[in-house]
Amino acid sequence: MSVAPDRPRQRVEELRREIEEHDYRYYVLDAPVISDDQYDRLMRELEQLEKQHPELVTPSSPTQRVGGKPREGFVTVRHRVSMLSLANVFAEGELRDFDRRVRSALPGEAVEYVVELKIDGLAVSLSYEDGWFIRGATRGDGETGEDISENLKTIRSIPLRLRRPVTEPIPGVLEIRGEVYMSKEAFARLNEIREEAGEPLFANPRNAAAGSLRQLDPRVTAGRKLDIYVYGIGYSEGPVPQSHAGTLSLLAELGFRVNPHHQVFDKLEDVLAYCREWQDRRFALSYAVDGMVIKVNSLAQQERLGATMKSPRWAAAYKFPPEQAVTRVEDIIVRVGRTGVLTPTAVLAPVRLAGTTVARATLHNEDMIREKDIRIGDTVVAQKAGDIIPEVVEVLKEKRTGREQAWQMPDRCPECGSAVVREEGEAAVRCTSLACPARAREGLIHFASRNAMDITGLGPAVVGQLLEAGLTSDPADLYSLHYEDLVALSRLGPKSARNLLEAIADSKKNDLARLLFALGIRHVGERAARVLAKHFGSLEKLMMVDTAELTAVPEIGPKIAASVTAFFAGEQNRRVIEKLVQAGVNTVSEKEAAEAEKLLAGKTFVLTGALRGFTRQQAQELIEKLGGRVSSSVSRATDYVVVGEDPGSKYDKALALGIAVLDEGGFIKITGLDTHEKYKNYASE
Ligand code: 0OX
Repeated sequence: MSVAPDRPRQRVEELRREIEEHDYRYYVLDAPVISDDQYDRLMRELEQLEKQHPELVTPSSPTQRVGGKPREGFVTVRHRVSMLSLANVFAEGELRDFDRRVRSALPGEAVEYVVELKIDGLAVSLSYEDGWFIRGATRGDGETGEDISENLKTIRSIPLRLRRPVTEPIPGVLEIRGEVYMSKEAFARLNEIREEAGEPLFANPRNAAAGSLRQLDPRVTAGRKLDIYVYGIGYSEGPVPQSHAGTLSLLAELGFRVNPHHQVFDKLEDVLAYCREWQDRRFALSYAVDGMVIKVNSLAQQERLGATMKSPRWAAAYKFPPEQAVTRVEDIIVRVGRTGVLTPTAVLAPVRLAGTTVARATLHNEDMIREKDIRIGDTVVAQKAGDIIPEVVEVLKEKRTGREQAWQMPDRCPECGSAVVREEGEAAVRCTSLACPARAREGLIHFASRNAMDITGLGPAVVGQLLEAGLTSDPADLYSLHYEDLVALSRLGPKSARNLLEAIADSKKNDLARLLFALGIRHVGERAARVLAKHFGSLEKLMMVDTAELTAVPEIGPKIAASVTAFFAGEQNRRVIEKLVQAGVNTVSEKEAAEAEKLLAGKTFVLTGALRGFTRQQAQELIEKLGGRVSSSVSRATDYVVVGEDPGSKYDKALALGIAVLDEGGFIKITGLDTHEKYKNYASE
């Protein structure tokens, strides 16, 4: 049975506009106005409608941000205007030379410069037609790049439809230029996960961003927390502003994320002062900045200055000196992480680096130490990878005295003395003991951390004391702690002890997704934990499924599946879970259940004709259980008319008013019953 054509189309458009507006407020302005739950509800309604009306799905719908299947390779695309690179200058003197060249090419004219941050990421081009995102590409060789549209669509701050500025119409074809980057925090987290998994690390956030954009599977990119700052118009069929500062304002009006730190100057001295100011200020930013970009503000002047083969004459990149320092390796120690990975760490003579004093540098793994031939006592160059994680760049071998000592990975765990193993194909060496105290400590710290069970007040110091006092050996022990136990610890006063107990008790109510992440199952990050919680609904169910059932879940690959089943097969793990259940820790995905109930929240239904699978009473109860309402007459306020056999005049009225009509199959779909096993055959009849 067909559905009145205009209502769903209208609602789909309305929902898309609303979702786009909330994406803009959340991802671009960083100022959301609705809760995540309210947002999810809009998204689910849109998904549902698109499922019922596949002809309404468009590539620019907010539901299509992560949809694509893995590809074989990337297609090459030609940029309408070549993407030039910036000429680098490394010292103030060279910037003065740049200014002199500009002014002598524009004799007698006043010159203004826009100075902006140089984001350390990857240049991309975004193409729009009539305001719709149609393609995105890497810079490539400047003339042609690779089509990475599907990956770029996963970045929520990239508008799939442009906002219309009040003043000007959106020109037919528009090519926008910007820099895709990964925040320092996301980079550090990604490398942490890779290190634990024994996978190769990214050297800096730029490489991490590049690696993420080059993924053939957009779902991997979607998990990588990329973002973008947009800084220019490469090509436009319509009028463009007369200044670069005007372009930045227009880009912001069109809905793009534009970096707020830019300023217009007319004197070179002020340009230099602004660059100097950011040389140190940049360390306080959440993303890596490797210099400043100085651009002539007037587009007419830019045009007259033109470009060389490689770069425009109207712009320069003032690169900050790399933050490196020479220091000495005083010792090499080994840290044991949550999953038992042994990480060698250099103890350095303290040195100032990128805004902080550094006394430790990660050496990653034994291969890295061998490759760089790092020895205890060596004089080394240290730097922060992406301004954040200190690492040893190279050994100054000419400074060796002969007293340096070579280092070897211990063959026993430094924390518990158990044997260590290095699995084939992995760079990581692991402690083999599940009972290793370091693993217990790191595991507890992780269990309590903000994105896991979020137990405020339970940081590394208190965890250390709890373990030392023999009060906890696994996370479940936290739930049997008493006030007397806690006040006896030297770090806790009566008030902190009470607060901590309250925080522990509160954490019992957490959703299953948090618990799953907190358990520290290898390869199960926050995203996988949410997917598993949503799909299986309870820990009990998840513990019963096999790897085949797990890999059938979207986004769950064989590595995660194998790790999950191995985790739940472990006797010790099962014991801890049993204790958690006994303590009253929530093991179901309440939030999902509650949300599912509200599937039809606010929707008004009218029933007409006889349904085959439900009595009138049953259908009404089902609608009400899902948050909807049943009315006896059709009006403009009706959302759906459900039509069975021999419908009455209500059906005609629905058609006349253009209200969505559902047959029995459509009704089963909208109530979500089609995903229930016992209705599956019925629904596909
Ligand atoms: C950046 C950045 C890069 C101007 C001519 C070629 C590049 N990494 O933040 N490039 C440009 O500008 C164009 N601006 C930037 N801010």
